[in-house]
Amino acid sequence: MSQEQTFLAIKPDAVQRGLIGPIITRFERRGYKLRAIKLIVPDRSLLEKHYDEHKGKPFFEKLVGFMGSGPVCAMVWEGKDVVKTGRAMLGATNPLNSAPGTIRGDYGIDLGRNVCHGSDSVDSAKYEINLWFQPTEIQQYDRAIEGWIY
Ligand code: RTP
Ligand code: MG
Repeated sequence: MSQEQTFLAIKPDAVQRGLIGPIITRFERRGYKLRAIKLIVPDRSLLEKHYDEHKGKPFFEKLVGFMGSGPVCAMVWEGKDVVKTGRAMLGATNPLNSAPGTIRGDYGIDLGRNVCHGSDSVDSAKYEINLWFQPTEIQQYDRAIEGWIY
């Protein structure tokens, strides 16, 4: 069983719209463990590193401007295959393809204001967790329910 971690960020649009609770609830109910959480307004330097793969693309400036426009709820979630399942729970980037039942499919219409970010691979999860969190901000704890999830 792979107990991996992913980085999720509830984007400024979803924080403003009161969607922190509903999004966290989906991950809690599925059985994932919350290891870290904070509200942060990311500065340009952080966002340039986070979205390094998109530097130079036509939408880069708009993306960085939006992500820095207000508080983001940054989180680390842990559980079996959480990188892949987390992306599935988010839904597709393009709203035309984000299925109802997914976070983006249920809460978003716009390609830019698309509610939530999730790491797209185990390697990018490691990179993003290290970028957004200090090791001391990540909590290690046991849950009594573990045996009822796995
Ligand atoms: P994210 O990184 O934000 O979780 O989104 P993602 O993996 O689903 O999509 P990605 O390809 O990494 O793109 C990052 C964000 O850039 C915006 N975008 N705009 N053609 C466009 O105008 C375009 N393509 C991407 C989206 O807001 C996407 O979330
Ligand atoms: Mg991405």
